[in-house]
Amino acid sequence: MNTPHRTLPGLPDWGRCGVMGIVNVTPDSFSDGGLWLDPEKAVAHGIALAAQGADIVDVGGESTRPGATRVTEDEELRRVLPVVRGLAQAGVVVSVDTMRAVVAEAAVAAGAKVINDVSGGRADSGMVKVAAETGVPFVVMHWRGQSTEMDALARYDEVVTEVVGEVEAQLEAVVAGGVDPGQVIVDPGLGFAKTREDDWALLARLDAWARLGRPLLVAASRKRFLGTLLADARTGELRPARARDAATAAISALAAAGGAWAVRVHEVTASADAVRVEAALRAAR
Ligand code: PMM
Repeated sequence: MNTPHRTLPGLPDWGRCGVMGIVNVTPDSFSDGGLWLDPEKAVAHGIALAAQGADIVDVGGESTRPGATRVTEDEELRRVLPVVRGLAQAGVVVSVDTMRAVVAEAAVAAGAKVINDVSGGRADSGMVKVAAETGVPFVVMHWRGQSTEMDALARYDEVVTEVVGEVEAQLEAVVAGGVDPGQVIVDPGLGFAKTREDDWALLARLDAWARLGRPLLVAASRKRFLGTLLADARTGELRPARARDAATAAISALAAAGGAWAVRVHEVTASADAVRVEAALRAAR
């Protein structure tokens, strides 16, 4: 089992795997697109997720689902900032899910405590500087390219070794750019330039991340590989995204047992329970 570093600047140690709830302020995210475009609704949803047990609420204004095209910086700022501000004012720990330095910087100024960049600083050359200057925890996810091209980039000989190795190289790059290694969270990037088999292989080997010595974030929630696993036995139709939450909670328990620092989920209640079950089992050993 991993023995992850659990202390990150500005965040408490929850003494168990944490839960990051998701608020996508987008019209086109794969499972909740369009639901939280209105800032008031988005803030209310984030507050509800915190009440259900989310330790952090992750606010994003740009869909990264396979094939998604990018939104403009202005539009992303317009979507994200009022929600970050509203949640921070309500006392919720907020992370901002963005690949843009300007958005990350403005979100931190508005109260965000974590920068969650699915490109790990690769999509925007200004991001590493913002992470270094703000000093907030910074998610470095495994990423090979933008959503329009990522499915074609899912080519590996040894997926676990290559993904961990590529994140390690990016970790070194962001540290060279001034980021404190103690603020970095790593993430395998399930579904990003990954086949379903790659996603399972990565989940099966969470122990492979221990050598990086950094907290591990696992974001499996409602992803395509679960839709395939749970496909209708008769018709072969994929299980719809919003009917993948029980499987997501099962992964939350298993990821917690595998040493994950936190899980990122759309539906919080079941995963909040799952990580508490895992912590109770660990404490009873
Ligand atoms: N996946 C999505 C968005 N943001 N952030 C991190 N750190 N890791 C992920 O795997 C990740 C992410 C895509 O899922 P969504 O559209 O449902 O938010």
